[in-house]
Amino acid sequence: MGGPIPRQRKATSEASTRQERQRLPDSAATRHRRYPSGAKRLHYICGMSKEIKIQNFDPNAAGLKDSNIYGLPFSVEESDIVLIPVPWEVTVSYGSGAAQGPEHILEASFQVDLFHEFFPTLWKDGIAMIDIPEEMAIRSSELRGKAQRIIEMYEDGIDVENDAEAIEIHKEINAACEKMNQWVEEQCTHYLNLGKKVGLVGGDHSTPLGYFRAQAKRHDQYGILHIDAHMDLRIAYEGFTYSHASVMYNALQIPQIKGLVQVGIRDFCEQENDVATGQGGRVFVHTNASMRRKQFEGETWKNICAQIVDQLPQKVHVSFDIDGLDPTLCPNTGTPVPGGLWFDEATYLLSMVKESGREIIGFDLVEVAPGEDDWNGNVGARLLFYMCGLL
Ligand SMILES: [Mn+2]
Repeated sequence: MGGPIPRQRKATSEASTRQERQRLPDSAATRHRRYPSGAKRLHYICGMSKEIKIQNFDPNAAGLKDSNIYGLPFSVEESDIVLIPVPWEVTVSYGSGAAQGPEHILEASFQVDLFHEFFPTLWKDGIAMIDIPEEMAIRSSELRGKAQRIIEMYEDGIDVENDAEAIEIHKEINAACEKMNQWVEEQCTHYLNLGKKVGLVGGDHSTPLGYFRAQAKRHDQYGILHIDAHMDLRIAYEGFTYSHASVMYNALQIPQIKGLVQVGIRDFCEQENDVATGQGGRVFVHTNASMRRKQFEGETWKNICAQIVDQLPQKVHVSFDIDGLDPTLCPNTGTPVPGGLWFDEATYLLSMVKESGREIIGFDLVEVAPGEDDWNGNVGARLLFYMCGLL
């Protein structure tokens, strides 16, 4: 079979810093889709078995044209880990952009080195993202305009609940969101049934509800580790049943979800606090302020993580809203709040869940939105890789 197939040199070696890379004339998208002389080789590699692909793949270089996320050469069928992109952000209430999260993370993923110190052989398992459903992105954008109209009506003090136009828009949006939920549930169920490990990439935080439902069909009971600046426990925020701000309220309607453990919370309303405390010990909230206070007074992050992990049942789905991190790590996310976890605090916590012997049955990563450069996607792609490593 000959030696390893040379892959295109990384953009990082052409320009060593992010700022320098930005000055390159071609965008991240064209950069990773360009390749030097590999057309025949690519054709060749596409016809190979997974084993042969692993043997011929050079993980030290960047990805070839048409390779999948992280520049990996595996098809969805060959990959153990399948990522479901959900380009949806109809009900976002503040900044937009999360619908482009999957594309942005995909583009930035080519910058991630495959040799992770904790997961050195992860790439060989295969990670692939299915095609981004373009019609969904178009529909999201259409409906977002209508949702914006509703939000403005609220701001203008209009009696939205009795306004004929608003009632129609609410109906249309709630139905479209339910359709999106069904699509997510079907996709997740399909790949789980094939024995794949599944990660969902949003989109805003409304997107994983269908995945929670798919998990409930497979597991009698499980818990959600929810990392977020927000509780997302609002009851139908702004009249939208499936608002991004309501996703955990909707999750609590799923009886198989035995525990919801929220971490990094620092922006919530009284109604959400009431929902959390009214669940009879089913919801645990670790506000950012309370965790930091413990740390300031000498408690270690290790101890705090142990307390968080103890509250989780054996099977855990991780729902990670990027705004749970410090906003310097996600400056363009829709609803940033000062404070939050550092990258290594978050990944350490996730590792502690795994090392406790609990099973991570899936995850979603949501609310990553692009800015002028690839920084948001860069952080998102690295966090995504880490979570793939824990599956
Ligand atoms: Mn959220």
